[in-house]
Amino acid sequence: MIALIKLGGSIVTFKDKPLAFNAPAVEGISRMLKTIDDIQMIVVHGGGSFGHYYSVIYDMHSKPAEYSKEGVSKVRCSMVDLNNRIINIMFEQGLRPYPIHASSFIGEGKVAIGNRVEELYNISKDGLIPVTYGDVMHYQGNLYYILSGDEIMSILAEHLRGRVSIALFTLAVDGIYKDMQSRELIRELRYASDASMDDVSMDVTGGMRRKVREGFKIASLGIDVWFVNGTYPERVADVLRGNHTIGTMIRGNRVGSEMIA
Ligand code: IP8
Repeated sequence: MIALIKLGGSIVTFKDKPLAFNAPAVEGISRMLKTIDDIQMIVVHGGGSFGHYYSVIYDMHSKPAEYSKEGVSKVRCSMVDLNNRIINIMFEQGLRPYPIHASSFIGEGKVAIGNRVEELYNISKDGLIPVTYGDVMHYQGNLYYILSGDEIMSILAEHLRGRVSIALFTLAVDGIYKDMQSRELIRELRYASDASMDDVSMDVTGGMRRKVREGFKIASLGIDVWFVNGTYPERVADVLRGNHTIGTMIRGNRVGSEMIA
């Protein structure tokens, strides 16, 4: 069984400050992952104030289009930079990250390239941690699109269904709130409409709405989904050890009809 872990852009970067890497947060989570490295895992990270920053500047979105080449290059290079910083910290903390770009296992139509995902699964069995990330992707011809790390989580879950123990999304808040003002946390999310989806502005892939949507998609595959605050690494550890913690869960097998558009 394998755990799919998303390190949100709001955790690995300071989202309101361009190109600001949050090294202490990545260090905290990496140190904690080291304590449970008998668990097979794949890590996916978001773009935060790296990829999203340039996507906003160059008006690039998840819809395939002919975007500025300078923009495509900037987004791509900033994600390589962010990924490098993350994997360096993981390595320093004793983990063995194996960085891999989404285009090597996701093909046209956002479909998993089966044997490549199997390869990632096998690599993770060896104690290495495949680390991938949302990025700008080539579509066809001169068309490109932004692929969210949240969608990568769903694509991996779909292909590896039956073998995924948990899908965990780390956020910079405690989970999904009923309403943003009172910050009332939903412990178990049953209906997407119960969630408040107000969001930070610098996000071209749909922010919290996208996460909740992917969460329901993954849960419909029979996989428990958790949203926890990544600034408290012990909560991440709790979830990976199968314990309850502060956060929001969507129970595996919530039916597809509860998905949001
Ligand atoms: O932060 C998108 O990934 P996300 C990455 O997981 C880029 O939505 C390049 C904006």
